[in-house]
Amino acid sequence: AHLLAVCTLLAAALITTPAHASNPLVHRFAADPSLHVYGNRAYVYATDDESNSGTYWDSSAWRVYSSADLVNWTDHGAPFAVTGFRWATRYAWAPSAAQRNGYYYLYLPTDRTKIGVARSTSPTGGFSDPRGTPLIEKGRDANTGEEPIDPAAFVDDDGQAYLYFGGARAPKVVRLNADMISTTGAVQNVTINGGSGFAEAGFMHKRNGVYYFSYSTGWPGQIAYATASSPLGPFTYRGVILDSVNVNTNHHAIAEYQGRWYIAYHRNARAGGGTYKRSLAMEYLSYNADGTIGRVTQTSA
Ligand code: FUB
Repeated sequence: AHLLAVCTLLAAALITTPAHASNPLVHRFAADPSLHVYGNRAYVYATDDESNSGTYWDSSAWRVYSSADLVNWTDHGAPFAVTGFRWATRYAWAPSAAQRNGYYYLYLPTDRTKIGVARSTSPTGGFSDPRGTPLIEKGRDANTGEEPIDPAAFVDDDGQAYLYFGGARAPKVVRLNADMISTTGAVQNVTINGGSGFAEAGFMHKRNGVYYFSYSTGWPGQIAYATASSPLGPFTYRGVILDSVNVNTNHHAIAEYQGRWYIAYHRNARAGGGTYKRSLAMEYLSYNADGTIGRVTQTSA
């Protein structure tokens, strides 16, 4: 009788529990999510931690997942690998993506010193290098900083596109041309007034005319944010969105999907995981009436 009661309770729980996103998003080690909405699906591009040695961030490829309900994710495999760039040798790090001109673009850092771009007519595959050279390269371009990594592409409402990037505590931004595969003008520093400073993993989104630049503050670091009335800043520090996670890197992306805002990030959430074997997670993001962002609670279900 006792067993029957337990079974009945379990069955009732299963039937009445509403579908909800559960963390980790997928059962493969992946990190550095870049969250995008194309048509009626959400896409997450990520560093494929499954492909690294487990002793360094030496992944060899990126990964893409998509979902219509943010609960059930389709694994589309690797849209691109380091070997797709003939000028790159190693370290597939945090990707970014954009859609324009009938194409999908991936902005992909390699070698800790270069950012390349790959292009396709599909968001999930068929990407190739339209340039044959890095889009950004330390030593070739001026003012890239010590570590031109962690790109974040942003297309403003007026059509002007920007590429934010930078690690080693040096946030940068450069204008992208309409072709999305070349830049124009000088690489500029992103100025943030206040707060404890930028470390890496910058991200840009716009809401109600306000430009939100969010970033990790260190190793470990929180995801903090600053706002401006221009995409080029200067930005004013506003606070913390996401506390440190249980690995020493923090990396995120923000997007609106079907009327709600979300933050995607990574943390250690699977058996065998850790610093180099991270897992993707997602939470709701909330805005206060004055446009400030509420602090996110990390959930496991
Ligand atoms: O995945 C490699 C590096 O770890 C990323 O470029 C950083 O943002 C950190 O998440």
